[in-house]
Amino acid sequence: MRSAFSRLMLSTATSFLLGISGTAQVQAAKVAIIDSGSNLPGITGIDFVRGDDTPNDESSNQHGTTISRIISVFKPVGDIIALKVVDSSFTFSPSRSEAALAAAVEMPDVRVVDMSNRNPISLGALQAAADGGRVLVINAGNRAKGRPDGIAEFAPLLNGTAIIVGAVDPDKSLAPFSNRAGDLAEFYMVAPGSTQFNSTQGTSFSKPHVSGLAAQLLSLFPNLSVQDAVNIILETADDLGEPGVDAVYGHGLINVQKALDPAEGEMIAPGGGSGGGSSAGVVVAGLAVVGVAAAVLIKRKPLETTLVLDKYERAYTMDLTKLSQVRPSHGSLDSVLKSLNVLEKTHVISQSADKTAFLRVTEPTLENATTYNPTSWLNDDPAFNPEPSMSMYENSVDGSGYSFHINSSLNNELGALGLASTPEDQISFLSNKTFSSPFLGYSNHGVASQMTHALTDSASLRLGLSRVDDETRFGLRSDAAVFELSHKREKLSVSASVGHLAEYGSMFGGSTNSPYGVDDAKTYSFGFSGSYQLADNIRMIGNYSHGFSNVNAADNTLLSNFSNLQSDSWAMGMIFENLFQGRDRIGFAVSQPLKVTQGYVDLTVPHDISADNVVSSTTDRVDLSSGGRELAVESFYRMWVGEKTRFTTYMMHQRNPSNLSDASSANTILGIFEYQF
Ligand SMILES: [Ca+2]
Ligand SMILES: [Ca+2]
Repeated sequence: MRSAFSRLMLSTATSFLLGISGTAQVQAAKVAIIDSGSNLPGITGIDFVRGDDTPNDESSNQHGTTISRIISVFKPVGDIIALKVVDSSFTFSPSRSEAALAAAVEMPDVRVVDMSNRNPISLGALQAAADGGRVLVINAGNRAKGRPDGIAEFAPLLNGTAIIVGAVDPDKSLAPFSNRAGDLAEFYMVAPGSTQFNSTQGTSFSKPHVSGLAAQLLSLFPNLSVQDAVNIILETADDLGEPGVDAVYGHGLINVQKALDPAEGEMIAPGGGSGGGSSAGVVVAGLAVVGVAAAVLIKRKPLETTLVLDKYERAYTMDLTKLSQVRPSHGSLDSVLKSLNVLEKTHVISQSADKTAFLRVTEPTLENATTYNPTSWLNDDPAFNPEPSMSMYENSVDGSGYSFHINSSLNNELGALGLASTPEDQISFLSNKTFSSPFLGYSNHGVASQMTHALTDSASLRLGLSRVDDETRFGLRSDAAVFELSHKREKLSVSASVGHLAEYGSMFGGSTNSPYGVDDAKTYSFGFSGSYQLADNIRMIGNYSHGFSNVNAADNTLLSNFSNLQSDSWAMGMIFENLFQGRDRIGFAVSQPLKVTQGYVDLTVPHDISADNVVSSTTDRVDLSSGGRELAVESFYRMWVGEKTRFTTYMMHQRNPSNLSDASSANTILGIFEYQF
């Protein structure tokens, strides 16, 4: 149901442009180092050799000190715990190492354990730590072997919580001393094996890069499981050596930035009020577009810090207002220029005393076709169609007739404005929607037909049907039907209409898109239009349309509980003809495009996620009729300069465009020369 446009995925690069940041809900995930203690100033820990709490009193401390320094690049010293298990001759003992690991599992803030593969720890003790929710980072070993050794060999049995880390040289080749990935490649990655902190090399100094990153991830995103963190770090590693996971480098080289960035793919925001995981998520994959009726929605403050989850369910905040745009109600300068850039041909099919049938075909010129830029359509009038269109008419002198239209709107056909259906006689207001009902569908991409039956000399009944299918471009689909009764006297033409518009997956022409998606919107409408000949060359015209809509919010969106909506639009104008010269025409109009006059919807914005994945959100009952009221004042003047050249000038002033009270006024001035070949 989403348009191709909205399927744009957020790449890592664009996500930062869109103002995505990690949630501020940082918790301290601590790292325990089971090694030789540490001299790092301020570090705390436990000394299992001497049985005290000073882990800085052995000559072997330098090893653990370097490890803790590397971790301190990622985490403050206060989040590093040194568990000293080797004596001054760097001798391990099973009881000390297992006691240290058990102590790390006892400390609730410790979520990462950094340990040498030489720690003589039993599989059972490691499994207990894994079950206790700890990331276990173990170095590969420094014996230049084909696979990791020591307790690293237990990695496959630790329920996805273990990472084995080998060493690379500064040129990213595997360090000669480092054990390779071998058959444990699924659990293996590499990091620099030398450090600026001392001249020693070893896989011992590779693993704290990974430990520090794991702790940073779990601090920034406390809702991640340790398995999530392990997966993210392994999956975001840069591939080295043979393509893919291989027996030398495993997953490849640690990439800190990539591991912390929102993952590519669809961003998902928890929807609904109760939260709990992303199963009820909103896909926030691309730009969301709302029709003017919902413009007020995207002005809501809470949307500026909308919680989104990436594919790993990591929480970020996103400024959803920047991902949302309003489709304008009136035509833009751009769309007018494009609409002029078409070739239009009229062929008379048959003509007799009482009947005329003709075909009108328009096609974009080549230039139009090649310069049409799908990314700029947001500033366009969506009713303008850059694709070819065709209309066929048969009209009788008694006023009966019918027409069929492909990619051409009924807007120009309905409404008793006393206009003939020829381009020559169409009113030349800047927006072709000024004097038409908004309830015939919000795109002309589709098919339409109308039949007119002359009841008497002065009255006729007209049925119009329209099917919009614009799903591949703007996500719009709708069916509309309208009955119109017209009465024409000498000076007065009036018509009254009733209509029904069913929109599927959109509301008032806002394209279907995730955060504000709707299942369907059904609108019953009535309308009046009329024209009155004040003098031979002066005509007043006006119309009014009123809609009653029933909207069903889609699942997994930020919207719910629509009330019944009412909306309206109106326009009044005057047309002067032959004023200064023969065949000139001048017009003035004041109009109010579609505006919701009554209606509410609940907007639920998720803003927070707890460590156990409970989402909190705020719900706001939004008055869709609030905001501003767009008023457009238009004028045009059209004159012939010689036999074949026509000059038209347009001016339009829009106050509160798209019914947004804080939108600045828009002014459009345009002059056009047309030459008939
Ligand atoms: Ca001590
Ligand atoms: Ca590889």
